[in-house]
Amino acid sequence: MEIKVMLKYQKIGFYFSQILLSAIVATSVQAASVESHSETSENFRQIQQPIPVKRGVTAAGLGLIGLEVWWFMFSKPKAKQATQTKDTQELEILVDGGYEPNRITVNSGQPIRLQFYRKDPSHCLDKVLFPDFNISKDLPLDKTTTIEFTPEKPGEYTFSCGMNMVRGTLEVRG
Ligand SMILES: [Cu+2]
Repeated sequence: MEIKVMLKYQKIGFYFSQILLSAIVATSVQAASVESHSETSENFRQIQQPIPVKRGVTAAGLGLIGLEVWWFMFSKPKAKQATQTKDTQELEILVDGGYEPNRITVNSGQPIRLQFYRKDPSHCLDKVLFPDFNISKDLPLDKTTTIEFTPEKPGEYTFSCGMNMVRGTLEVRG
């Protein structure tokens, strides 16, 4: 599953590269045409794009470069496999604007211990629900709350805040 997630990110990265490439091509083609026009004849000046448009295209290109750099440097997939200890699978989850990691991988038939540390004061995140396991737990602020259960059936299960707005996925492997 982690490979699948990585592939997804790679795919998004690829799309970004495509957009970036077309932006660069558009910018350079425009720059080239502007140059040749001004060199050849004054008559061609009329069809030149106004300067704000050129600047806009350049800015958009630079913005996309920045976005791509950001994407590869700072945006890591938030999937994580629980750490296997002697008889449980443990994982710490930071609750801060969302769940991190927001995708947890565990093995079926083994007890899991999830440690939710809530750093976010927002009321929205003061509860966490695992509806498929009939679990609803309050998450006091600045504290670690432990949730333990044993997922028996492989599959993908959603966990969420009390309003089902902020979500994460528990992947149970067979
Ligand atoms: Cu909420």
